[in-house]
Amino acid sequence: MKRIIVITETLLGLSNQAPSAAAIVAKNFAVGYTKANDISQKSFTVKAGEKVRLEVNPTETGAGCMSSIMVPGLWNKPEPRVKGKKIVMEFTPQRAGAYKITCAMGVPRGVINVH
Ligand SMILES: [Cu+2]
Repeated sequence: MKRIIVITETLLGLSNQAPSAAAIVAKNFAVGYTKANDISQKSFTVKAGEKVRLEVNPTETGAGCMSSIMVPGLWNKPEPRVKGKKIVMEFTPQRAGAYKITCAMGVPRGVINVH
């Protein structure tokens, strides 16, 4: 975990600043979204205590059950999927487990595995 944080700091040019673990994203995922295929990556693996950034870039606007995305337990606010409108969810999982990626109604469409 320390090694990843150091690399991230170097990339951001922050290496001469005081390390601030809470501000550093350890895992950064950027996925697409279409109506036909839903999110382009459906399974994610992260570590407890590491800050995660999950970015969703919808190229189509979702409808009905596909119109929102959330991660109950990690990101509890349903985010609307609107064409061209980037969704950014940042969270730091504290406990191991399999957290479902769902719509606002709770229908599962992916999973974040926290180890
Ligand atoms: Cu739904």
